[in-house]
Amino acid sequence: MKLKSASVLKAAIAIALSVTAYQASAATATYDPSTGTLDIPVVDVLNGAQATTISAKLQLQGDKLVLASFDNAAAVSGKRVTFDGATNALHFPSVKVLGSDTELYAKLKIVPGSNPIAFTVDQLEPTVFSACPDFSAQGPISGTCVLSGELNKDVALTANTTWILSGGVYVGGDRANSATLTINPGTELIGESGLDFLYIRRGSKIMAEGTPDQPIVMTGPSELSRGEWGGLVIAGNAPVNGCAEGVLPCEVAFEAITTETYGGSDIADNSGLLKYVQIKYAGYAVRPNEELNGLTMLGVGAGTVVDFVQVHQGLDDGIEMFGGTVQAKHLVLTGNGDDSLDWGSGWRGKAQYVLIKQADDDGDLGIEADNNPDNNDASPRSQPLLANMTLLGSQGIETEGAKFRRGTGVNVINSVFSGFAGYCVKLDGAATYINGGSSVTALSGELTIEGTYVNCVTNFSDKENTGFTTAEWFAAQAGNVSGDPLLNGIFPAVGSPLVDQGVTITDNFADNTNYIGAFKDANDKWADEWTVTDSLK
Ligand SMILES: [Ca+2]
Ligand SMILES: [Ca+2]
Ligand SMILES: [Ca+2]
Ligand SMILES: [Ca+2]
Repeated sequence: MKLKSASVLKAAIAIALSVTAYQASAATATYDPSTGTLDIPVVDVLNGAQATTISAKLQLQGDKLVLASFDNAAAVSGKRVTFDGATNALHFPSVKVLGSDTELYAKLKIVPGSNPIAFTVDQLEPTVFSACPDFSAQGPISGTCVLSGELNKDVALTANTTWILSGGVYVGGDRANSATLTINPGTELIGESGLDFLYIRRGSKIMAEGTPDQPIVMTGPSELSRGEWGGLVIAGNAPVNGCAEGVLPCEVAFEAITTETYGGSDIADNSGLLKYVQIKYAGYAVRPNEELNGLTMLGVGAGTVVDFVQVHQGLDDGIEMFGGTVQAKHLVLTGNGDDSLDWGSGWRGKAQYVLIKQADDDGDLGIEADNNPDNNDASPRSQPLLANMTLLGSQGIETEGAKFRRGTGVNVINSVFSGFAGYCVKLDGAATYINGGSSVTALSGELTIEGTYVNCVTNFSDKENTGFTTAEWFAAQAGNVSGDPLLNGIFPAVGSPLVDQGVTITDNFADNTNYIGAFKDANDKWADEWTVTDSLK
């Protein structure tokens, strides 16, 4: 339910007051209806990967809650109120209403330009389950609701309910009957088989906005093995390749679900937001070599926000990009069964702060990268910018770091490849080398690696090389080193050459870091708390 005014807010509280018979949990804020004061002992104010902690009081004035006072406060662990500066949203895991047993989840949004800062109420929901909303069906046990078919109106999935995906759950029609699916912090979605998946169609949006203490979780029923459910698929209107020459805009059928189409001409297309999201135990082979991945992004555009997303123990790839321009930060890809990051069909997006960690029991490449298998020179050509990656291989199985093939371009900056049983980096296929340049003294700029450490059993490999070898290409560019990066787990150890190193990054999306790898040092905690327990060890 979306609430816009104080009268509606009060009505909602009155309705919520009637909800009884539940176990009250510790409130994170208290609302006094007699004074209109909302008292918040702890607010984490997020600024990218950084957080500061304050206490605050909000005062109801008309239809808004106005910031009346705030002060510094000590950081706490556990459930807490979070303000996300990137989305201007203030999330309350629970607000206790004085004089009652009521606790409510609340989401407030800043009034743009307000001074003093004022908020409107975006959501107010009981923290306990009462009944399944009309867009869902009652699940097998109380507190569970089943989603199926196509959602054609804006709905919110709340944390008071466990949401069960039954079959393909589609948000919107294809560029028709479009809808926005909002998913609240701490909400859990469960698929029960490989054909249970969530699919956001072109023109629709997913707004999955978790918080560090309350990530959104998409998982399987037993959380024991890869492939317990399908995964998350997002389709957008950004450019892709794979059409016949001259067909613009290019639109392509998804290999795994061939009735679905993706791609278009909108570089800045916006499919919504994924923030503090875990996708685990997903993946399904619909046919051999045509799979649902943990997160599949089909022609997703640069207007989409992807930040703090983990794909853990997927059956196929962690994230697979089919073209598009989507840009992401803070990705954690752990224990995936095929490639951790896979792209093709002309992906021209970006990613920074990427941790890839392979398991000992399964896995293929850290990165498997194509332009297009049928036409290695298809346009637009894949050429993502990848900065501050840490790729950790396994000695348990024959895994490799990155294979750049089938004409792909790439710009790798300030990254580290370590511990792969096979090679760290391979260039593969004549079209890939030719796109990269005629020789290492005449590189095109479309296939580059800089400020990067490699430390594998075999650092480099080649296939059908022309003009240069991967080793020559690596050695010819700035700041690259073959040697021990001195890692301690995922972090640089004391004395590591990764700290205070790297080349300058000049980009409007990627930060200019002065270090190599996903983490600045052992105190860089961006992957703490919201990720799957023990998955980084
Ligand atoms: Ca795949
Ligand atoms: Ca793959
Ligand atoms: Ca593979
Ligand atoms: Ca692939």
